Amino acid sequence: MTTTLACGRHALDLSRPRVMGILNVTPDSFSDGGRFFDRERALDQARRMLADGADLIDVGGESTRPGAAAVDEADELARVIPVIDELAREGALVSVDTMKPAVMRAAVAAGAAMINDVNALRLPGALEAAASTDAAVCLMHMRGEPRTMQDAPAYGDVATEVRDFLVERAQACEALGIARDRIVLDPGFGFGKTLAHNLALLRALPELAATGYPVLAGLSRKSSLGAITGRPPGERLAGSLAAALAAVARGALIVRVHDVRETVDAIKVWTAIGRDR
Ligand code: 9MG
Repeated sequence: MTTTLACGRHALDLSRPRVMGILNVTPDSFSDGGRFFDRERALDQARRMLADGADLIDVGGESTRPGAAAVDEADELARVIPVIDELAREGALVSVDTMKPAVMRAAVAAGAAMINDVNALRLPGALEAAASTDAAVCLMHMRGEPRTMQDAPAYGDVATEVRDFLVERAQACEALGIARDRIVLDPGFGFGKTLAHNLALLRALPELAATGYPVLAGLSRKSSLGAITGRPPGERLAGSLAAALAAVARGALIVRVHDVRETVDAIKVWTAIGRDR
């Protein structure tokens, strides 16, 4: 199956796995210590990721790490809009990482071509905001909210519950006129999940891919990798590469990562090996 994701003025060919570079424009982002809060430094970091082979850049102004405090709309807009505007002007495919309808609308007006919502467009007005644009939408599963999501999450069958939730959200999007070729699903590794849940979701990724929607996986530097390796966020490159390849091998078509250059190389090698089969 060859899929093209319709993202505003861009069409993202998903006949091979794609890499989304993470750009946190926050003072408290969990794995880079907020180093890219400064606007010019954020833009330089984004340009470096694009030069390293990122296919799209995900710009976020509100940290979603466990326990993170909420950011008000005005602050989030002030952080992300100038960065999105400049990157879009330079021709980049830009995604906005937000839960807020007003930020979605402003980001797309500034040139964002994808809305990445860890809350799967559940805030009042979010579905309508996304539907009023021509951007792609990434619907992520999250149990609870970032502040409390790691407080004893529990599931019956995590893979089935996550898949059913995401398909239901995709259907809600389609009912409001968001075409199927604009929708991406994401199981939300680390968002209200234990290590065992994350591993079960990774193993079951082919079942999510079998829904026919493209799947995005975000495992880069996450605490599950720290739990397995005993390493802090800045030392999780090897674990992140292993996880990205495991996700791609199980059907993920987009991986969301901090370490673009290394991930692009790893996927190139993995793809070259697969071509002989
Ligand atoms: C913003 N953000 C943090 N982790 C993420 C993940 O795993 N997926 C998506 N779509 N967004 C994420």
